[in-house]
Order: sequence, then C-alpha cells, then structure tokens
Amino acid sequence: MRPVSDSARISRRRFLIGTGSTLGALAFPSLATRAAVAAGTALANGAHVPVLVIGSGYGGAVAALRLTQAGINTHIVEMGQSWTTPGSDGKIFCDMLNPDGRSYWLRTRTDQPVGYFMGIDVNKNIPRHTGVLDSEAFGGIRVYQGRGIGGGSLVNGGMAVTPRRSYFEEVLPSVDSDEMYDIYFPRANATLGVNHIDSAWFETSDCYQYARVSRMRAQNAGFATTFVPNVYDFDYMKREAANEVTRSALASEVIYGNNYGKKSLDKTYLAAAAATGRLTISALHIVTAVAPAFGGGYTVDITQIDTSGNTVTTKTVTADRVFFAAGSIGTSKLLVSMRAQGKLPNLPSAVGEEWGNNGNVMVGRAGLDLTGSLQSGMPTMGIDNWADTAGPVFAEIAPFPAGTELWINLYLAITKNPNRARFTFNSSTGKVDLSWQTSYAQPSIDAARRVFDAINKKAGTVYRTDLFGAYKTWGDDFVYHPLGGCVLNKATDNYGRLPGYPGLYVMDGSLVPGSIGVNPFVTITALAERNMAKIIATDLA
Ligand code: FAE
Repeated sequence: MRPVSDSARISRRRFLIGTGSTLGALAFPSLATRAAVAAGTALANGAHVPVLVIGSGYGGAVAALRLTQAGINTHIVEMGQSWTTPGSDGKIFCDMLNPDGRSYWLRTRTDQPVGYFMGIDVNKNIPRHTGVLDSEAFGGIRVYQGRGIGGGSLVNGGMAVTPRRSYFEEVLPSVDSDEMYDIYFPRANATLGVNHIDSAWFETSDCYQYARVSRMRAQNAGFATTFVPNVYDFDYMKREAANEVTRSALASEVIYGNNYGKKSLDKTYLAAAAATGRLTISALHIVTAVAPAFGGGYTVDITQIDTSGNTVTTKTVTADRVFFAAGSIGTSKLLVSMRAQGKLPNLPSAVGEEWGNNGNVMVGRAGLDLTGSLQSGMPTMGIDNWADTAGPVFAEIAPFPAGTELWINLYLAITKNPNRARFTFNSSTGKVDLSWQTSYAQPSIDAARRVFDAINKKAGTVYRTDLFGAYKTWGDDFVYHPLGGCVLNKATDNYGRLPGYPGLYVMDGSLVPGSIGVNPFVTITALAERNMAKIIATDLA
C-alpha cells in the first residue's frame, strides 16, 4: 500500500455522512479550511454493513482509509458530531479564552486542565452541548478526549513525535521494529502531514518567546532540548504572524479545536478515505453493545443522540467485521462491559488490563522571564531528560495563550511511570470503573522534580502553586494521553485481532500498554497502519 498523495491529503474532500435527523442537510461551510460534508443517510435500524468502525480518531481513520482503498465499503459510527458548521460567530470552534457550548462534551461548566488562576476556580458556565472536548471522570483521574469526526485530532496540540526506538522496542517487544521504523512510521508521518518548524523563524517569532525562555532555562540547568514536529501547518502559522491570514494557533485556539492551520484527521486520513467513495459516517451515534449475530457477523447496538445529548432513537445493525477504534477508554469500556454482560464472554482476561497515563503530569514555573502575550497554541519544543535512568522525562514546553503577559512557564511532562490500572464492570451502576488513583502519579512527580527543581534552582525561580487548585503544584489528576486496556499481543493477537471472535479487531491507543515516552498519536497511527496492512492482506484478501 502506498501513502495518499499530497493532493489527496490537503484537498477538501466530501464526506458522505449520516447525521440523522438532528442536523439535517448541512450547507457547505464558508470556511475553506474544514472538510466538507454532504448530507448522507445514517445507518438505519436493521441495516447490514460489511465493515463497521467504532470511532473516527487515529485508529479508526487509518482503518477507514486502508479498508476503503482496498475496495471495501466501510461505515464509521462516531459518538461526537461533525465539525463543519460555523456557529453564530462564523467559527466552527471556539477559542480557549471564550469557551461556549462547543468546548465541552455535555457539561454545563467547563473543566479546564489548568482550571485555576491565583488559586481561584476560573471555569465558566456553558450550555450543555455535544462539544469537542470530553473530560471523562473516573475515581482517581479525569481523562481528556476529543469528540467528533476526527476524534483526538480535533483538540490536540498536533505534536507529532516518533518514539525513541529503544523504548518502542521495550514497550511493544512483539512488533518488528525494523518494519515500523522503515515503513510504518514514515507512512504515518507522511499521511498525517507532519511538518517541521523553520528554526530561523522560531528564533525570531514573538509567538515562541515562551518556548525560547523555557529552552534557555533548561539549557542553563544542563538539560537538552529538542524541536518537535507538528501537524499544524507552520507556513500557515507564519502567515498568521504576518497578519496575512485568519489567526488560529495565534488566536488561542487549542484544546477546543482549531479553525485553521491544523491538519486534523478530517483533512488527511478521513478526507482520503471519503475520496474513495466507499466511506460513510454516522455522527452522534454511540455504540453501546456488540455481540455475535446468528448466522455470522456481529450485531451492533447504537444510540443516536441530539446535540443536547438526548436520545433520538436506538438502532441495531449487523456487520461482518467490527473494528474497535473508540480510543483507549472507549474501546476498553465497551469490551469489558461486553465480557461482563455475557455478550462477548470469551474475551481474554487481559482485556481491561494495563491502562496507564503515559506518565503525564503538568506543572508551571513562575519567574521574571517574559513569556509573551502572543503565544502559539501549538507546542514545538521539548526538554529531553529521558536518558536519566533515575527518572526519565520528556517535557513538552506548553503554551499558556492567555493573550496577556503572565510570566508562566508551563510544561506537560511525559514520564516513565510504572503504575497501571484496570477497567472493571460495576454491576450496581452498569458502568465501567478504572482503578487508577491520584497517588499513582507520584513516580511522575518525582521524575519531573529532577528536571524542574534543578531548573528552578539555577534560575532562582519557583513552582506556580495556583494553577491546578489552591496551593497545588502538580496537575496530577488528569491525562491527555490515555493508553492501554486492550494491549497488543496480550488482549489481542499480534495484529489487533480479538481471539475467539473472528472479524473483531482493536485498532487504537488501547493497544499500547500505558506508556510510550512521547506524545502518542504518531505511534497509534503507525501501529494501526502495520496492523491494517496485515489484516487486509490476510483476512480480507
Ligand atoms: P481517539 O482519537 O480518542 O478517537 C476515538 C474516537 O472514538 C473519538 O472520536 C470518540 O468520540 C469515539 N468514540 C468513543 N466511544 C465511542 C462509542 N461508544 N461509539 C462511537 N464512538 C465512540 O482515539 N497526542 C499527541 O501525539 N500529540 C499532541 O500534541 C497531543 N495533544 C493532546 C492534547 C489534548 C488536549 C488531548 C485531549 C490529547 C492530546 N494528545 C496528543 C493525545 C491524542 O490526541 C490521543 O492519543 C489520540 O487521539 C488517541 O487516538 P485513538 O485513535 O486511540
């Protein structure tokens, strides 16, 4: 298989999407930056499809592209909405500073990752809507996830990092790393549209002042820094800075979506899949159950919702094959509850195990360094202390795009945290619990301290203790990088097939056992490319 061409990647293809009765026929958006949607027909009750993909994030988008290119009609069922229609302000997504109903998934109040300032809760009341960022709460952790056609690609910071080979081999020893680094990582990077910042521009642009001062402080304390590639179009960002185009990354757009500049999956993998004419998508459709069907294939129960989260109708369809790509949380929850409820009773005991937070912990430093009132929402630099065996850390230098000078240096540290949690079905609530406890973040804090204590000491600066609560230094109770729960070669075979259930596959971040040492979407994409190549060649030939 070959990667899609550049023109396929960046052209605005039309999705065939079933939006159900709630959205009706959608007009072609006036904004030329988002993929267009032609109203189609959502899956009808009783319908049969050859392949049903649950979720339209990285795993689902790779599956959809490679299946449709192989000539197979594919239907994606996505619980979030399509993000193609501008709101009353003419924009599809709201920015970080002015969150409205578009920001959060079915909440009446925002739940910002950095939710405090000077120790005061800065969250805002918002209308309840199927917004783009979900903050899903379990007992000991809140898990941020993207909702909508494009999944996490809609909300994330676009950092596109190929993991260190030695750590990849440690985490996924059953995978042929030659193949990954020769074929599938390059294929994923090319198809995602990964690009690099112009380093000369970086050195002079106001919007990366925050990254330059954090680099300077890290280097002064003896730490190495590295540029990080991104799927945000850096040429577009340059033109934003020059006031030639509408601002997005430079207009505090991140975590609630980007209106311009970011090559989210709806403009890359999903656009290319739609261009084959073999992809259809049902948005605002939540898969609630999967079970073997009489006579072969699987029945899939679906709840269709409106944009307020109310049930519109329920449907049961059948599919010859089902790809679980609902993300680490979504896939694990579905499979664990199907096993407990006797719908997929033979799933292995490894399903639901080995969930981790990629060692995520967030922290801010205060000082007198000017970090800039204009900050690009797209991070492009990291502090690399992974070689420190006493506490490996790769810390993304994160923006704090408040539109005013706040002297805040913010970081998302990715650490090697050995703690893992388990999903279990709770028969009294009918929900799936996750056993992670906030105290499990301690190894991450300890590792991050090895970097930031040293930086603070050298710079004469201190931790901010006001951003994650009153007198709370560490953002240790939420995660951007959920991984695991259905680990490759343990819960599935070595290519994502679920044992005992021919035609059921897992294709997302749940395959990666809890940690990958860098921001994870390139790994999830490349692993899905590898697995799909095998599955198409052997199961679907
Ligand atoms: P994901 O992209 O979450 O897609 C799953 C899809 O399934 C979603 O669209 C769901 O709405 C849908 N779904 C779930 N349950 C159901 C159901 N029952 N029925 C129908 N649909 C369902 O999964 N990673 C990086 O590499 N670089 C970054 O810079 C970065 N920044 C981030 C910033 C934020 C704020 C967040 C939240 C995440 C960030 N990530 C970043 C993580 C990255 O987005 C994440 O690892 C991937 O999106 C996971 O890909 P999956 O395909 O596993």
